[in-house]
Amino acid sequence: IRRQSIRNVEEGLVSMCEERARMLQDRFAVSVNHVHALAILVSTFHYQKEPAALDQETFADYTARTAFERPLLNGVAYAQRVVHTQRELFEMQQGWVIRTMKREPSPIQDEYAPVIYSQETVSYIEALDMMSGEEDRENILRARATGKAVLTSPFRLLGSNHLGVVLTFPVYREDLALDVTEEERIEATAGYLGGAFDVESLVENLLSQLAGNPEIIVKVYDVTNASEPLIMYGPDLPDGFPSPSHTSMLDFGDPFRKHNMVCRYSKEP
Ligand code: WA2
Repeated sequence: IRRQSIRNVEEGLVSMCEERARMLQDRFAVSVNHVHALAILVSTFHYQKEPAALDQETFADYTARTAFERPLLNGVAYAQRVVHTQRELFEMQQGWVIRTMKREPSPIQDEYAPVIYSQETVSYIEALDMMSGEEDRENILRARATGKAVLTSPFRLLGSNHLGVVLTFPVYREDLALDVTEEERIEATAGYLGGAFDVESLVENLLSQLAGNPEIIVKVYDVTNASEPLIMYGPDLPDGFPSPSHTSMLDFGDPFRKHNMVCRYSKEP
């Protein structure tokens, strides 16, 4: 009887963890798909129309009205690729200067990725060169070289200082053939559409809706480097007592990154 009840407790942990992992992964995938559609919106209305049929006001309005489609993102934005020789003309047309993430006028760089359209919830990144932040820069370079959606490792986001990850889709000036080279992709890059998953507050919100009885502690890790897991969500504290844990796999859609969820009971069962 005792062995049976221990088994039940363990099965309970497995099913609660799997349920949470599936829910998080699904919400994540829904948000990524909608950002993909926004990248196509920018391509269609900014680049395939002459003159461009998109402006900040339209982008802000559309992204506010469709925010429910992206439940785990704090906001989305579009950063345009600007090479140095175009900087002066670009700044004159915009009426502002490109700034670094520290809000200083940008020093000279080969190229920049200033935000020209933003959802109001992240308006603080407007005019900022997203290549001036290490994590965002790596994302931009990998997105445009692969043509795919990419994720950063977890870091502290601008604005909230919450732990999260940034998602980036590349936008190209024209449709690319399937067999184009990496150099051709980079050359055809128009900009980057992306947003931040505020994992610390939005995942908390999601998991608290599922608060179970008995309570469990949920942690999410970036385990891309298996020997050095990076905490993405949850208390990064040593566990109070040795208790069995269950690890559920997570797939956030970027094959370059690996994630998992680790669950354990918060109290001795
Ligand atoms: N968006 C919101 N908060 C952030 C952030 C970000 N990046 N980076 C740090 N805090 C416009 O990849 C292009 C969004 C970056 C996209």
